[in-house]
Amino acid sequence: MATETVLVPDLGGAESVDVIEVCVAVGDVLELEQSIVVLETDKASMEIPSPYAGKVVAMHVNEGDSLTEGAALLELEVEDAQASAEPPAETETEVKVEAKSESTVDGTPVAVEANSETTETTLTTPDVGGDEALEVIEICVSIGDVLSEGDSIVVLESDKASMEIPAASAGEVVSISVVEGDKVVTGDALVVVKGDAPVAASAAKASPAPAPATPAEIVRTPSVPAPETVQSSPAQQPAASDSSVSSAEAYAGPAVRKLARQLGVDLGRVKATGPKDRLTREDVRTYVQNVVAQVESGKLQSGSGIPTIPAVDFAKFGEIETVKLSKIGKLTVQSMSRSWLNVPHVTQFDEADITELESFRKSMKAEAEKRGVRLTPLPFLIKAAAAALRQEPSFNVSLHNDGEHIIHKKYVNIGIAVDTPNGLLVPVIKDADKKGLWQLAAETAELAEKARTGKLLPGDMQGGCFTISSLGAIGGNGFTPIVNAPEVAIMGVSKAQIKPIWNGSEFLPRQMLPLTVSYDHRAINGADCGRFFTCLVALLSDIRRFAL
Ligand code: CAO
Repeated sequence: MATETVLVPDLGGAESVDVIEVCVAVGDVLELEQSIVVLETDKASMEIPSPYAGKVVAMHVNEGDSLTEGAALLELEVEDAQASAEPPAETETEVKVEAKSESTVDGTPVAVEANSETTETTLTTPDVGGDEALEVIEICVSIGDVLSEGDSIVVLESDKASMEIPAASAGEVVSISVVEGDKVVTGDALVVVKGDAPVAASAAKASPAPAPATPAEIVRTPSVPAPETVQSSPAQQPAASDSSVSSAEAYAGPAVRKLARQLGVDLGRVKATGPKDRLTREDVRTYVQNVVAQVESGKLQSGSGIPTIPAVDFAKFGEIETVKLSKIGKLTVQSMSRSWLNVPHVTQFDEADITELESFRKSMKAEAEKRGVRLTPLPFLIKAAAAALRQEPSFNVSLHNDGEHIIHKKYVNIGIAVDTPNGLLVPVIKDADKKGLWQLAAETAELAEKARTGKLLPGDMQGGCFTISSLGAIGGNGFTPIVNAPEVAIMGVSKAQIKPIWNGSEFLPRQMLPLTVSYDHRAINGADCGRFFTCLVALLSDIRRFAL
């Protein structure tokens, strides 16, 4: 092995060049002629190909550096045989040059000289009807791209239409003769491609002039694949960032559409920055980068690809007041959306006969007062839920984020949904299965008070296994609560009522408590819930079971 230094080649008279892109890094294994950096003078940018195959062992340049001819770019570890040989002749001449606008002012594109093995073809502006100069509004290729026939190379725009110009022949792009903003007419060079098979250059130029293009269409030339009309009148198009625009209606050409399809992007959601609100490929990339960044930072939930709810100007219909959401309110928006979008919910309904429970509870009121505790049905519900979780451990789980494991919890912590002036909070009673009714009543009251007065600590709201949401004091026959993920189940408690219940021989007035259990069907199946719920209802219907 030998180490070779790759230098900045002959700059053709330019005093210095700027490094605008570094294409490789230490450790990369390069093929012969692989691009290593892109350099730019005030007239052209050029990719510098590697004169050797080998491994990059040191880099001497960074983006933004200004270099002169002969400056070291990088060190390559190469096979001895390569090092002793002269660098391949064509790599000295095949610096790929991308001309800047000055090069096209006189209509002379900068092109790579043909070598003996390949044919270079200049792809020119086809005759699309009319003498009007067309503006280059997007360049769809880069030097080094390998094009198939028909791939879009540039987007041109007249006053009346935009059109993508397809490659009339396949090959590797060796130079680009235009920059965005240039004006071109029929026959002007656009791109030079190098291919193995000779192809007639400037085929479009030789084709007979078709009828002038109408605003709605671009006329096809016989020898060039038809440029695709993007929009008949961009000025009339709504802005692509308007969420009411569908992907199909968005003002974008086929290359942009193809990229959007590949990346799964709805073009109707992408903000356009191109001329006349036209979407560019860069817009699609920027959109994807923003979405990825937001998902990674947790600002955007993974299910947010669903259509957004259109914004409505409610003031049009009457007086309104817009109030800023509290911090808890904003967090609730996030956590509810996250749970609703990620968790496949199933809700089961049942009723517990709490006649005996209620009579016992009322009999304990005096003692409760002495202890300074309010004994509502809630501590009984916590106790019953904790016991049911112990008996049916399939409910005391969370799904692992890797999607391949389930986590069984050996502790039983119960969250209680508390309605506070600032929104919903869920403090957690730790080790609820090990606590008696008095302690559960006292802790519930203490945590609810802390929640309402904004004194909960983060630790008070962490570690829940199962949540109880009680609207019993308020009313209702039943509701379907949303699972408090990563927990997998939640119980909704509605208002107990006296109902006539058939005991086999007669109807008796019984105090019935409506209960619902919503669960994550990925973690729990219906039979698990049936067993859990039956156990829970049995415990509440006969609280002597608590002692078992
Ligand atoms: N049926 C009939 N009466 C009920 C009942 C039920 N299911 N649950 C409670 N009650 C009664 C209580 O017994 C109490 O009456 P007494 O004083 O005569 O005994 C009265 O209603 C008031 O109870 P409470 O609400 O003060 O206390 P609690 O222990 O039942 O609930 C708490 C505490 C913190 C859960 C509750 O105050 C709360 O914030 N609930 C709202 C929860 C919520 O918003 N859930 C929805 C989440 S999803 O949006």
